[in-house]
Amino acid sequence: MNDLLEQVLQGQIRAIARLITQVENSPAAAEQAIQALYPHTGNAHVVGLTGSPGAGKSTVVNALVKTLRQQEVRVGIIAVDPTSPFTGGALLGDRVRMRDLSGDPGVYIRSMASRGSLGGLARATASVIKVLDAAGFDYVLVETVGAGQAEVEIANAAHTTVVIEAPGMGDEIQSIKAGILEIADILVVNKADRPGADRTVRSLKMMLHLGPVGGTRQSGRISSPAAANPNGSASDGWNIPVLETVATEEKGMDALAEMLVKHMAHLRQSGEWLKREKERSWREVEMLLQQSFMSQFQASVPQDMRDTLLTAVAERKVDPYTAVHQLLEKTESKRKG
Ligand SMILES: Nc1nc2c(ncn2[C@@H]2O[C@H](COP(=O)(O)OP(=O)(O)O)[C@@H](O)[C@H]2O)c(=O)[nH]1
Ligand SMILES: [Mg+2]
Repeated sequence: MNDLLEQVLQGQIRAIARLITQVENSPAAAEQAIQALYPHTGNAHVVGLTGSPGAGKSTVVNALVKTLRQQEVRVGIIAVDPTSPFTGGALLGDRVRMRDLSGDPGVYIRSMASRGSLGGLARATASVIKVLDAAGFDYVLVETVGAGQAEVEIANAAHTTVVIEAPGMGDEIQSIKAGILEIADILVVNKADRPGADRTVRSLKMMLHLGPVGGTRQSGRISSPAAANPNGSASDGWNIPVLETVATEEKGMDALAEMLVKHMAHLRQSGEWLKREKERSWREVEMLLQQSFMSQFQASVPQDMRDTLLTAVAERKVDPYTAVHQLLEKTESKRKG
């Protein structure tokens, strides 16, 4: 193992920052780093925090980290903003807000924006989580904007998903539409100092009891209608709590921190922890498998052959199944040398 990785395992912040940059910029570097670090992962509690823009996610993260730091635990933070290809305004605002956390050696903050594909962002985030896990952070908090496939994929990497709402403006309805209630383990109504917070809490509780429109809640996952849960509890026995916070005044953070611990204990006791880890591992391996099949295929079948074949499919001279068989044969013969 090289020096940089050794320093990361010791939790040295500058080494962590350098390795993450390498991991983000080069898939080969990511592979090498993850292979070496993987045996040292599996200890961090990964918490996803998601919700509509402006709900107060960054402010909650900021306040929560202060509370967690009083318990002497180390916290890594990943702020993911897929809408900001060049680390735009939102992240700059986050950085200002989180300024009072910097300088604390028990805290590391990383902003990530998509450079290219959203799938790439999910992949990079998964690697960065592992680096922080191996570096010994007790918690890894991942802030994402709650919409779209990339965020759901990122949320899948979390043990506990916290969905943050704010009163008013039909947020509840929006999150149903976006399907993010379905991934919640803990619901937070932030901005509880604002009028209408009680109503938001009530309607969220009601929705948990009714179950979501067109699907069924199952802690952290969307399940089949057969597993319907009529009493607001996930099928694994976890009662999804609705908490109120005022992040700007750091109110409600003790309760939230406590609930994270409770949820973790629940995951461990119910066997759900291992189940989620297995599901996550399988998705990860599957994703890597797809990628390596694709690159093997691209490396072994020349571009012009692919073009010719696809044109033939478009012109109805070859059907798509036959095209796939031909491409696979070509890949296979190349692989055998
Ligand atoms: N009144 C009130 N404002 C809040 C609270 N939490 C956050 N805000 C404000 O809401 C705005 C958006 O917060 P931010 O954390 O950036 O939201 P994000 O987009 O979800 O990360 C900021 O101006 C915050 O100061 C709260 O508990 N009460
Ligand atoms: Mg934010």
